[in-house]
Amino acid sequence: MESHRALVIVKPDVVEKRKIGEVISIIEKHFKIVAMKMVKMTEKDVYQFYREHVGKDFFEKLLSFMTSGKSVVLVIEGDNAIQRIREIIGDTDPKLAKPGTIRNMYGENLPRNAIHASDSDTSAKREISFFFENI
Ligand code: 3AN
Repeated sequence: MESHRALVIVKPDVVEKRKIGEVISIIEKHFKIVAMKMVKMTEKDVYQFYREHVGKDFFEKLLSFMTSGKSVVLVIEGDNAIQRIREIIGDTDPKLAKPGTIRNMYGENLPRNAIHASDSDTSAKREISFFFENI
């Protein structure tokens, strides 16, 4: 297995509920954290970051949620990181996410689903460079 990196966003719902530490401690059990910062995403950021969803029926909700408060963005590293973090976060819809997954435990609904993680090496590269330089 190859070591990979992925971008993770701990979303504004988790920050609002003061559960950042709990969520990051789950992530840190499985991966090395190689970069991390707190950000308030602007509308422009959300349009760029979620560009494949612009125009979809849920985009307006996603836009207002992601700009509603601060997020914590981090870069994780580990063997097979993308496949493993997607398993740990669970289904996009918290109601479908398996027990024990982060979205099952901390997500509420769509779009308030607690966390984002890159879904491919290509998107990981794009997403990491969106938030971080020189890592
Ligand atoms: P994932 O984050 O699991 O890769 P995507 O890329 O399909 O899922 O969706 C991006 C984000 O858009 C989700 N994390 C969620 O917050 C929001 N979202 C996706 N589908 C819906 C929906 N049907 N209604 C509201 N928000 C949604």
